[in-house]
Amino acid sequence: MTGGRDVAVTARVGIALGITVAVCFVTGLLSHAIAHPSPWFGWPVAPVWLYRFTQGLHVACGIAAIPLVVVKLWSVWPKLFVRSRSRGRLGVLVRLLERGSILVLVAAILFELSTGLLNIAQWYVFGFYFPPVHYAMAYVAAGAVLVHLAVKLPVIRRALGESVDKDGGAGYARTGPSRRTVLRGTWLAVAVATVATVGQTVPLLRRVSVLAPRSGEGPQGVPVNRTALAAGVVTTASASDYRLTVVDGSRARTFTLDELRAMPQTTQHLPIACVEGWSAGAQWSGVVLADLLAAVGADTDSDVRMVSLEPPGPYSRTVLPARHVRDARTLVALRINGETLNLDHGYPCRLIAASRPGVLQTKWLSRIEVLR
Ligand SMILES: Nc1nc2c(c(=O)[nH]1)N[C@H]1C(S)=C(S)[C@@H](COP(=O)(O)O)O[C@H]1N2
Ligand SMILES: [Mo]
Repeated sequence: MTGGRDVAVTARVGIALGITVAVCFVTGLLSHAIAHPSPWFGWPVAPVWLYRFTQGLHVACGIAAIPLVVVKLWSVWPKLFVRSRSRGRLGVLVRLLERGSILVLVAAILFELSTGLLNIAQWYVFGFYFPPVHYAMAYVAAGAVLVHLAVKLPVIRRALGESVDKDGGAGYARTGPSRRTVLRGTWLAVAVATVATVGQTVPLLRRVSVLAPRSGEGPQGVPVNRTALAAGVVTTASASDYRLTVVDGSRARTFTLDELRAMPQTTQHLPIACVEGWSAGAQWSGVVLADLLAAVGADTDSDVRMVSLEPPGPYSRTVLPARHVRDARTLVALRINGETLNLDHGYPCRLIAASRPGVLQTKWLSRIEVLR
């Protein structure tokens, strides 16, 4: 086989795919580690855009990997069905192992990319809770990539030595597009897929990112994932007898909205950075969490639990590590971009902290508990 459908192309596209998969794996592990705190992992509070960057990269690389997977599969497709020439039991066994590992590799990567894509499109057609399954399968995909790399190393080295401008060499009749054409088309497809979506986190590209699932629409210039209606908090969040309760052991104090507004107000520019890859910066104003804790006599040495008015569910309560509790940028926000928080952004008040996944920026706060 000569032309674009050969190892010289497969190896080059494979390297690009390997890089995107590696970036997805590492950034995905980070995201998982932040959501599941452990004593040996601490996520920094600065720079404030860190999670916006790592998770934006996670989703951007996942999207870039889609055309790469398609081209790589296309380039090896005929070979997958070539009848085995191996003789003897050992030969057959080795061949079975090789084919089996490719099957696992392709299945795991396609699974990760498709579930990730469906998740950012918020089209939950899969019948399982996304995070743990996507997380577990990442290890299968990463392991399969390593095995595949190890097995194919000699072929890859040889293929990379071949020029992409010489298709097969003298005496070969070229079939299909040239190597150069296929590669150029591939890089172009990656660029188009990236530019068409990355505006959901890169403000400069908002206008050209026509396929971005989220890019700045939503009340007060910030997208909303779960509305107050969907969370079932419309009545409780707009009730006139709303109170925020702050608890530290046996000490507790409740605050009315007016009391919160009467406390010193601080403004911070911080992003909401969703695990789905979209992010948006906003100007948040409200009470510094540490000040609120000080008002009940609590220090900032412990983790703090944020409890929402939302009925119990995966997003209704989160734990804020002490590092973030201490950070003077961590706010119980009452306002966004100069206006009272929209009900969908967490009115009467919500948590906003630096460099933190959106899913942990609890909206519609009802209770703050110091954990000891
Ligand atoms: N109580 C509660 N807080 C929540 C959520 C939720 O469903 N319930 N969604 C989270 C998610 S996934 C994100 S990305 C941010 C989005 O905040 P925004 O709607 O103000 O943009 O809120 C977070 N806070
Ligand atoms: Mo989110």
